[in-house]
Amino acid sequence: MTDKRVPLENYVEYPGPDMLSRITAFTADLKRRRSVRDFDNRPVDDAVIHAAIDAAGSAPSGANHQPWHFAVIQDPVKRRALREAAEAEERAFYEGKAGEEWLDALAPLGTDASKPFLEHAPVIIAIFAQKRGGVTVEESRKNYYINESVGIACGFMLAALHQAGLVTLTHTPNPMRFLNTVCERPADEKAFMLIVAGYPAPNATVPEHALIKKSLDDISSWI
Ligand code: IYR
Repeated sequence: MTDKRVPLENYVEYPGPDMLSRITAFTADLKRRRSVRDFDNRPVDDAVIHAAIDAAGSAPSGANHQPWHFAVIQDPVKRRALREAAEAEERAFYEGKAGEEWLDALAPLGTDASKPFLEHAPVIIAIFAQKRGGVTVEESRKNYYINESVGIACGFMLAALHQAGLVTLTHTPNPMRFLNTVCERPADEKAFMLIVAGYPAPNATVPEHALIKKSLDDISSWI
């Protein structure tokens, strides 16, 4: 590979006042995003899912290796298998594996081992992190900053789905090895996260606990 350079294209600079109003509006919109567990069964257009993957795939990554794979799980048989395997892991988790401190931290969320959305939410995307790859799919080189890269891609995906007017949930059953089988992914890929999306059920609620946000002072320092 050469280090050939090309001009920066498509950059847009906004006048000062627009800059602030744009970021304020974007932030206000992002702050409306909630993790939702009650989904309506209305379907979501595949084109919306494609666009969300497109957004995620545009994330920055270590050496631009794009060490991710997005498996859209639609087959009802696979969805049922996913739910059953995840709920089995979750039962072990909630029945003791998690430990008291973790269960205590989760108590205000009111979560439990039941994960009906894995079967019934209209969109389930399993995100896999690739240990090896490269800037094209033909390559098999070492990947770098895999968790950072895939984490950013998941953030882009959540923001894109929110922009489309869908609610989202990140779900990380632990361990997630069974996802390789369900999604037919090679052993050197590691299931990183499930992103669940769809319309909220008419009676959807969120835990009050989720609305507590640290202040800017709490989360930043200017030195
Ligand atoms: N994976 C479990 C437990 C869980 C863990 C955390 I950390 C959360 O923020 C929420 C849930 C579950 O999905 O129920």
